Amino acid sequence: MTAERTLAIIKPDAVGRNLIGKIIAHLEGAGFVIRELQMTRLSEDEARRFYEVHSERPFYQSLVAFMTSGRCVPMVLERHSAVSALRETIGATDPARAAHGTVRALYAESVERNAIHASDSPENAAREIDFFFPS
Ligand code: 3AN
Repeated sequence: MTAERTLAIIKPDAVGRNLIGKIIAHLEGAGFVIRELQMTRLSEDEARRFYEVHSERPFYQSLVAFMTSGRCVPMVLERHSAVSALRETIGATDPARAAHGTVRALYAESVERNAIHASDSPENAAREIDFFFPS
């Protein structure tokens, strides 16, 4: 089966609670291979650009403030059907609705402080991978 790539970001809430190792172990256990990884602190401009699709949403300002509040860990993950498989592995945006055993059910604090980002389509995965790891 052809491998596909997607982007994940361990968000500042999870980095701040020392959950990087647990989350990476969870992802590797779900069959993902880490192809790229870095630790970075997003500038306000970077966070605004990354979440541009949400710029009209009421939570945009707060999301940008949260994503710039500390370091995060973007990484490129590879697996068959990586985009859909990662969305399933992390669970719903709201941890209260996330399926049992998903990363967000285990580690997220709230709909905003929800531990991890994952690309939601192959097109966005390509854009988001290029954002952090330009070829
Ligand atoms: P997902 O991260 O599951 O793809 P999106 O793309 O709808 O969810 O939202 C992007 C990010 O915006 C979420 N990860 C979360 O941090 C934040 N967010 C989404 N919806 C809300 C909301 N209703 N209130 C606060 N923050 C939100």
